[in-house]
Amino acid sequence: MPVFQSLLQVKAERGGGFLLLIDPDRADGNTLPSLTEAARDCGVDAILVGTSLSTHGNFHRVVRQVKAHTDLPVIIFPGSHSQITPDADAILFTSLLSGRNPQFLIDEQVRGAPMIKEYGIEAIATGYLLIASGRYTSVQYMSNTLPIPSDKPDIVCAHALAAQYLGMSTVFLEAGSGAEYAVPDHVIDAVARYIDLPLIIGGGIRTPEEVDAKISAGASLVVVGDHFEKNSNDLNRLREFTVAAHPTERIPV
Ligand code: 1GP
Repeated sequence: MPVFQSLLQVKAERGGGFLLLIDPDRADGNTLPSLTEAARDCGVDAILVGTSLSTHGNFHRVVRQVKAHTDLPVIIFPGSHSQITPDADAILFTSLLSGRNPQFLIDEQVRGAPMIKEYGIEAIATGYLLIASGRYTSVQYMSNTLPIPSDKPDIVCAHALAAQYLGMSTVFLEAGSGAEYAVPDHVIDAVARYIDLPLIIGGGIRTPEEVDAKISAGASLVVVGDHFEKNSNDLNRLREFTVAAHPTERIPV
C-alpha cells in the first residue's frame, strides 16, 4: 500500500497519527538505532528525516541507517533537492505556499522531481504553510519567506484552500522546529473546517497534551522532532505522545 494511503488509513482507524522527525544533523549515531527500533514499539506511524539546512553531509547515511533499523515508512521531509535518496520510501513533496520565494515554490521541486522518479520514491504533494510562532525559526530564515501571522486564520485558510485547488494531497501547518509556540488550535480548527484535505501539524509540540489538542482541533498527523532530540531521556514517554495521537484507541476511564 502506498505510504500516504497507509497514513490515511491510520487516521481513519485510530483517529490520528504520529510522525517522529529525525534531523540528520542532530542525529546521534550511537542512539539512532535504538531510537529507530523503539519507534514502532512505542506506536510511531512513520519516521520523517530532513532539515532546513544540512551542514554535516550525512543525510543519505542517516536515512539508510534509519531504514536498516525499522520497517516503519521512512519519509523524506526535505529542506532542499539535495535531501533526496533512494533509501527512503516516500517524500513530502512540499511547496512553500505561504512564501513568495520562487526557489521554494517551484525551483527546488523541478530539480528534485527527476531524482524522485529515478529512485521510484512516492511523492506526497504537500502544501507547506509556515505560521508565525513567536521565534525567528530556521525554516523562516533559510527559506527567506515571511510566515503567516498566527492570528490571521482567514489568510491561513485561503492558502490551504489554494493548496487543495492546486491538487495537493495534504496541507502541512508548520510553526518551525523548536518553535516557541505551536500552531494554535483555533487555526487548525479553522483550516480543518474550511478545506477537505488531511492536515499535518508540526513545530514546537512538546507534550502529549499538545498532541491531543492538535488532533482534537482537526490534525490528521502530528510531527514531533525537537523535543526528543533535546530530551533523549524522555524516550520512555514516547508512547504517551503516540497514545495522544491515536484517540480512538484510548481506554475510557
Ligand atoms: C519541524 O514540524 C517539525 O519541521 C517538527 O518540529 O522539531 O519543533 O518538533 P519540532
